[in-house]
Amino acid sequence: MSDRRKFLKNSAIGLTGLAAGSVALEELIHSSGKKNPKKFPLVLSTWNFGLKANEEAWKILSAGGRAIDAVEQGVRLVEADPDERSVGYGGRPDRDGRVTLDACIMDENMNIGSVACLEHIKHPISVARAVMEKTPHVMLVGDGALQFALEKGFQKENLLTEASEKEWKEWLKTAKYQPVVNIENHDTIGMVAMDTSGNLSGACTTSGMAFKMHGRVGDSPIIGAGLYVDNEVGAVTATGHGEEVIRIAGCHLVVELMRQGMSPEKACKTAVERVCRKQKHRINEVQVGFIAISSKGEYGAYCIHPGFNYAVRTNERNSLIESKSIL
Ligand code: SD4
Repeated sequence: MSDRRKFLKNSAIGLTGLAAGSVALEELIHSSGKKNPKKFPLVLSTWNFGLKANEEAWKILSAGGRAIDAVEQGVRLVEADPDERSVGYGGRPDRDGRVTLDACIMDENMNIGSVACLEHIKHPISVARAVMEKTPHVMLVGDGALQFALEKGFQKENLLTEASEKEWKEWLKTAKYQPVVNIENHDTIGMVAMDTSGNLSGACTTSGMAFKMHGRVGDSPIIGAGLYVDNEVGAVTATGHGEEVIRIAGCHLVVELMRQGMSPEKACKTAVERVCRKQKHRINEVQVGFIAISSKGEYGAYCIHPGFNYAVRTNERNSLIESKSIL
């Protein structure tokens, strides 16, 4: 056979193989993430301020809007509230008296954006979204994040309220960094949602652990730790001691456990058990909680210590649920 004929024959085989491959790819795309339409839409948020955040997100979800818009608007409500003392405006400062914010966002197409140690901007979640949509990067930190936010028209503001400043000054008298489970560190808002198209998105925003070292970054802006979304599998977000969530790549782990067939609750529980096993010598000091939605519209949560709750908004109701705990 001439070289040319051999080439043509091989090319034909190659093309057939490619066509078969395309069919397989098509099937893969269309078989992934089978949804249960009865359960849409759905939104879950951490802690009791999740109730009002869910209602804000619901305005978008119930009108047929996208999950990514719903989670952004939902958590913005909490960021703007000075009485919520571990998120956005009014958040507790670091040990130097500076309010530094962490946030990230992820949509159904694996688009991600994140900011860490961002100062002076009330809505870090929207800066994270701008990083996602308007830059070739996925994460900006510190001064660079602030510079980007200002360039995009975000306003520079003082985020340290009188109440938070007073508390910080009180703390300076002993200056002991000793986070207490469910206290001082319990206000991160993480939100995951499914929209009427069955698409998933998530957002997470916080001022982090009160009186942390300046420059400390927790799990909340780290994709895979404080938040993870895979539209074929589920969406997960975390709260609690960020160092421990990062150590086990928490939310990514929960998504992978769901991919293997676990329910959202079982997957959250298994991840929390891993923290407990690795940190058994200091488990009294450590709180971690996960909330999760599967692509089928099931949901669940789990934490280490009792006291963590989360808000669930369905077509029927918006309710606060006490998470099951290991201890
Ligand atoms: C952090 N995970 O910065 C956050 C704090 C938190 O509930 O979630 N508190 O480590």
